[in-house]
Amino acid sequence: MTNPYLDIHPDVAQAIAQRRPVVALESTIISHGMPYPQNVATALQVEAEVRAYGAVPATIAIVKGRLKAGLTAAEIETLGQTGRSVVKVSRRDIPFIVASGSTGATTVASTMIIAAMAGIRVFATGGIGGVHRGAQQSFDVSADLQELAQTPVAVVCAGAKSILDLRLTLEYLETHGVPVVGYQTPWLPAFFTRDSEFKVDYQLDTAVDIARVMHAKWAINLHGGMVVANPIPEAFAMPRTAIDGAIEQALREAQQQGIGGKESTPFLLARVNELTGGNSLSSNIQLVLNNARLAAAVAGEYEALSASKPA
Ligand code: PSU
Ligand code: MN
Repeated sequence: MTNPYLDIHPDVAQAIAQRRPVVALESTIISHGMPYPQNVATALQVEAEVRAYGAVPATIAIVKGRLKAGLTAAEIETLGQTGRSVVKVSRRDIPFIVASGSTGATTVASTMIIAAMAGIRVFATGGIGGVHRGAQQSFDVSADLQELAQTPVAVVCAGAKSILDLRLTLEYLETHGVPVVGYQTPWLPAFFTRDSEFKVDYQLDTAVDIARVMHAKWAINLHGGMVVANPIPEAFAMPRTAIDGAIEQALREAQQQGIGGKESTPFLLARVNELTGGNSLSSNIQLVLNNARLAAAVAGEYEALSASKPA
């Protein structure tokens, strides 16, 4: 029984029917996370990387009011070209964009919702949203965290950018029962850097170990997802000092300009990109590719496990 608002791309539908691995990919990273035209090139390259590692990619967005699990190259091009003027769609926004027949880019939260609806359990992205610095005053906590608490999708990411308060983000996830796994690391990666001062809850060293935990979690009927934090490859990691200055400045500007609500994260991402120049962009691209590879491997192991031990 599929949802009347959902369109599953034929390649994705076939893979799901044949129980082959599928990896969901988000679209806000295309429209709001990177500049054009690198965003489009990256989105297509990430899809190719997922295929090269044995899974089928399903880039997710809302196109003309339809929830899409799997986009065409032309749809990806349009989202990338329109950039930050595409509506950024989180859980709250979905019914409005659907009802008005509009197009929107999905965040981690709304990508998880559509992925789960399509039967996809693994999702690769760059960084998740989290608890913002100063959240004690602003109450700015990404809806991504609540989604992780309730929707059964494993999100492979490079941790979270330190535009966020990583300590509070971990506390929030703990409260809501969302496990944070470090792939081959005991440390929470901080996007551009391989580690932070915070530990993950569990270190797992192979894709099959990660798939086993996913299978156990969902077979036991524990709802919600998990975070699989995969450090940026050493060769592309950036010195912490190069990033920290840009982040401090972006945060100051956001405060001076009174930026809040859904504008906050895109503003900070764009300013950090501008202030750090092309360096951070190539690191950003490489970490997403790295996450796509791990996600494809995890999806493959998860399907193999599900075939032998149906949940
Ligand atoms: N962090 C990044 N790149 C991104 C995002 C976050 O390094 O592109 C995007 C993701 O789509 C994420 C969203 O789900 O920002 C979070 O927005 P908010 O904080 O408004 O929930
Ligand atoms: Mn927010």
